[in-house]
Parts: sequence; structure tokens; C-alpha cells
Amino acid sequence: MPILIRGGVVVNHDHSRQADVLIDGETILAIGPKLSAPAGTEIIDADGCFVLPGGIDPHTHLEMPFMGTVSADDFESGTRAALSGGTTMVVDFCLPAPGQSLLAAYQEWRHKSEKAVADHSFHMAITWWDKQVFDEMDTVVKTYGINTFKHFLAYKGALMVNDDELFHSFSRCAGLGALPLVHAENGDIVFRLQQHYIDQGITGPEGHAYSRPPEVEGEATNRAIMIADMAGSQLYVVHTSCRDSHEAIARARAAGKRVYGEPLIQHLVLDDSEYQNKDWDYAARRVMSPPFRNKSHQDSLWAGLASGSLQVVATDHCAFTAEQKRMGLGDFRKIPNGTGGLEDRMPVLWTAGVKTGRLTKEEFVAVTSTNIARILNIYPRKGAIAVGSDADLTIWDPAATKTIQAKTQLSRVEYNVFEGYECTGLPIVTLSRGRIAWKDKQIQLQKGDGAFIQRDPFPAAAVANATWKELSKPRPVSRIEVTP
Ligand code: DUC
Ligand code: ZN
Ligand code: ZN
Ligand code: ZN
Repeated sequence: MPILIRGGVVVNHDHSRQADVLIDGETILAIGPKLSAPAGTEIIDADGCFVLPGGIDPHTHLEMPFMGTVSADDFESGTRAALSGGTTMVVDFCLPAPGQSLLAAYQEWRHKSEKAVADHSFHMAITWWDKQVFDEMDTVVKTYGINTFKHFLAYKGALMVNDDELFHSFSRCAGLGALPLVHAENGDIVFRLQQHYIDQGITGPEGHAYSRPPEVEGEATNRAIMIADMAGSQLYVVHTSCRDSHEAIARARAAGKRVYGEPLIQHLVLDDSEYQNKDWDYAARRVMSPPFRNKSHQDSLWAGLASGSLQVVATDHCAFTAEQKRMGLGDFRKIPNGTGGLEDRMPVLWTAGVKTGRLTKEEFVAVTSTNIARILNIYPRKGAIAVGSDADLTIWDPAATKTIQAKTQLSRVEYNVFEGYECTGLPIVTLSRGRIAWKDKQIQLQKGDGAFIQRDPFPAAAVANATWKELSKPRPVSRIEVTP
């Protein structure tokens, strides 16, 4: 049955206008004033509301084995939470254990994601390096439709890769038309600082924040940018949490490098006072990497979103129960790192960003959906309200209010880092590929209704090498081809 969304203001990243939206099957058929609908069309009234492209969260960790446990939200509970907050697609991480085949890890993650209620895609993590990884990356891109590879510069002894591995992998990404992602914290220094604070008798959650200062993030961001540039690759820096990292990204962009930065909703509104003079459980539930920062960093992140030097807002949703967090009692190094946010990202960003005047509603659409779709190469299938695009959209009531409470959330954990936050602006009805996914405060889709979305490689023209552009004599080849 076709659906007509009538009477709303359609908001895209570049303009807004009063228009109806007619949906047939999975896609948008027409957009315009006073559309007429065939007999039998379901009419949804959007009077007084905005009609926004469904949110895309480019950074989640559902059912992820990590730090001796597994994150508590799986692809079912996580994508239900996402849909309730206006997010119609998540991009999660397929995480091969060091030494594990990328192809085997992909099969494992696809099995987990069969439960997804919403559309989803993966980034593939590079946690080790040799010829097998080099070869398998080709299949990951060309057969599996995964065009992004994640690299951890932290988690020494577990997921961390060194500069040699980074250079090889970035170079391989450039050759395949893929985009490398980086978790930018200097893992060697974090390891030393952790030991230092433990030796000083600081064993509680505040030690986690002390051992990961903004400098470790600024250093690693600068390093990854320079290595990507030498490898002729673009770069996406996940969870940009501080001024130090943002400035490195802005500087790189001003020099013509294709570098992207992703603040998290948590870092935009919560700060490191959450770790000070709080009981152990309260503070441990807020332990994530990078940690919450001094409030003075938030203005820089907001300015980046407004000016475009930072492009997207994510959650890094990686939820652990109170019991799981207690694995770190007596040693902050053992507190599983991660917080939730999937269902709160859009309402909190609207409240803290649009309602305050920091972002326009069009910028809100850009950073929650359109820019992400473009950077991940799924635009305009996703990220736009346009004829022919997937009918992923949310009817957004700017006057609706709610107070965030763990007891009403869909995430499986029993607390929420935004507890008590008063949101104004909420998704009332959300559609996923033309099907009603959220209405009357209920999820209307089932386990397994989400599709795995393949993403094509980037055109070769997107691969940059600013370093070589500066040479007076062009090199004989345009890019280093590093082999294992
Ligand atoms: N940071 C977290 O807090 N959790 C998951 C992984 C990460 O990098
Ligand atoms: Zn299966
Ligand atoms: Zn990370
Ligand atoms: Zn992450």
C-alpha cells in the first residue's frame, strides 16, 4: 500500500520546503505540494512537523567481544533502540581477532546481524597485517561491499596496529578505493600512563580519564593524517573528542587533504566532571575511550560542526551492564570501555544543537544523515529525501518533549549516561524502506527486517596525495603501492 506523508516541511541538508512525500514500496516516488494519492493510500499527517532523512549512525559496536566480555546490545536490541530515536541505519564494526581471516570474521558478523531490525553495514577492522590480510581486503571491498577499514592506534597488546602496519593498510585502502578509519589515541603512551596512575594508587574510574589526556589523541590524529597523506589515502577520524584532534583535522583540510572528523553526542554534551567525586558505579558507567573531556573542548566541537571542519555526529554505542562494568573494581584498566546513545543521539543533538541555535535544521540533517551517506558512499540511496531514494525518513515533532530515563529505553542496559536530560524535538513516526518502523511509541518491525547494505568503492579521483602535489617534479608513479 502506498503511503502519503501530508502537510510537513521536508528538510534536506541543502534546503527545506513545505511538501508532501509519496512512497511506493521501498522508495520515494514523488515530492511536492498537495500531491494526490491513489485509492487505498495510507495517509500520515505531518502537520506542524519536519520530515527528515532517517538518521545514520556511522559508529556502533553491537554484540562485540571486547575487554573480556561482549557488549550488551545486539543487532536486535541495538537497532530497535536506533529506530526509536529516528536512526534508520547503523554502521557497525566487523572485528577479526589478530590472526583471524577477514573473510571468516565477516561471516561471523553477518550471522550476528541477521537479527537486525534496521538496515546496517559494516566497517572491517584491520587488527593485524600480512599477505593474507592484503589479499582478503580485495574480497571485502569487491564482494562484500565494505569500503571502509578501521584501525586502532590504542588497545596495546589487543587491537592496536603499529605505524608500519598502518602505512601498509592505508596504502592498500588507497589502491582499492576504500576509506581508512582510525581510532586515534597513542596506545603506547596510554599504556605507560595507566601504569603510572595505578602505581600512584589511583585505581578508580578517574584514572581512566587521567591516562588518556587530549594530547594522546592530538598526537595520534596528527600522525594518522600524515601517514594517510604519505600513503595517498583519505582518512576518517572516529570519535573526535577534543580541540587537539579537531585542530589537526581542520589544518589537514585547509591543506587540501580529504580528512573527516566524527564527534560523538556524548562528548558534545557531557564532560569530565562525570568522573569526579562520584560513586564508583556512576563513574565507571561513563568510562569510554576517548573519555569525557573538560567542558572547554565542547565549543571547539560545536564550531567544527557548524563550519564543516567536522562532518558527522555518531554514538560509538557500546553498552555494558552495571555488572559488566564491575569487572574493573580495583583496576580501572579492566572496566569495559563504552557507553550507549543510539536512541538518544538525534533528540539530544536537536535539543543541544538546533534548539540553542548552534546548528540549523539543515545542518542537523547533514551531520546526522547526509554527510555520513556521502562519506560512506551510499548517497543518495540513503541520506536524502529525494525521488528514487530509499524511503528512510522520520517525522519530527519539534515541540514534543521527553525526559531521558533508563527505565523507558530500549537498550538492554539498566542506566543511561543522559539520564534526566530534557529533550525537545522527537521522532513521532519513522519509516524504514517504506515500512512503518516506529509509531505510537512502539517498534512496528521485527527481528530480521533490516537489510545489509553494500557500499561501492570510491572513485579513484577521491584518493588524494597532498604531499606529492607539493613536489616541483612529479614522481614517476602517482602513488606508492606497498605490498606485504
Ligand atoms: N571505545 C569505547 O569506549 N568502546 C568501544 C571501543 C572504543 O574505542
Ligand atoms: Zn546465519
Ligand atoms: Zn574507538
Ligand atoms: Zn568505537
